[in-house]
Amino acid sequence: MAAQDPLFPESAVIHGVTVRRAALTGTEQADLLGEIQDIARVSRPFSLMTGWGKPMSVKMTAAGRFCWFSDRRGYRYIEAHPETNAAFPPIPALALAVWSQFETRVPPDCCLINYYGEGARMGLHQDRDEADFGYPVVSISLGDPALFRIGGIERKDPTRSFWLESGDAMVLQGDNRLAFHGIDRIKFGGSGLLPKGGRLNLTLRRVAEA
Ligand code: MD6
Ligand code: FE
Repeated sequence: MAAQDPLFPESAVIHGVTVRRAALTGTEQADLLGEIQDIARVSRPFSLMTGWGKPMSVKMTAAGRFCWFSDRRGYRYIEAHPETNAAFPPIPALALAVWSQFETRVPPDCCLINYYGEGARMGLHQDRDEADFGYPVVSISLGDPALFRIGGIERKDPTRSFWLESGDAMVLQGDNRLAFHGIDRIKFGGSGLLPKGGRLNLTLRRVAEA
């Protein structure tokens, strides 16, 4: 999909964040969506509580060894589904291929799957529960466009926003690995990829020490 934002051609770096537009073709997006739907059938997306005790609007599940988890005890990675106690399914090959465009030293051991329905958003946060911040976090967007916000490594640092579209990949690495970021809102129904609308975001990361 063509980028509407003049700041972003096919591939660009802003605030040090690399965005690769259309990292997945339309066919690849549909194939990956099918794989995610299969994963979600066995590993049902669940709602988590924030640190403030409020439910998150985004539903989450995972592929790979680990899934991020949050409850009143705090944030951590878990290795079994909180409801079924089953291990998470393997990470889809198409997602692994996107990861290896950015990182070849190690494979990811976690692919978080976030589902955004109408009105869902994600508050400003850092991804800092992984063992080694020398490895990137690679994100893949599928479905409705999302307004992504990125700041600096302090919560109070100034932020900027730009739209992530279906098929775009984005990577937080180096100086930006610990940058605060979040999703302000999605354009619900703005993409035809998910039959009922909404957005999926996959984030690939290395949780355990390599
Ligand atoms: C999202 N993304 O796009 C939320 N985290 O729905 C993230 O939280 C994120 O895009 C780490 C690295 C890249 C990301
Ligand atoms: Fe994040």
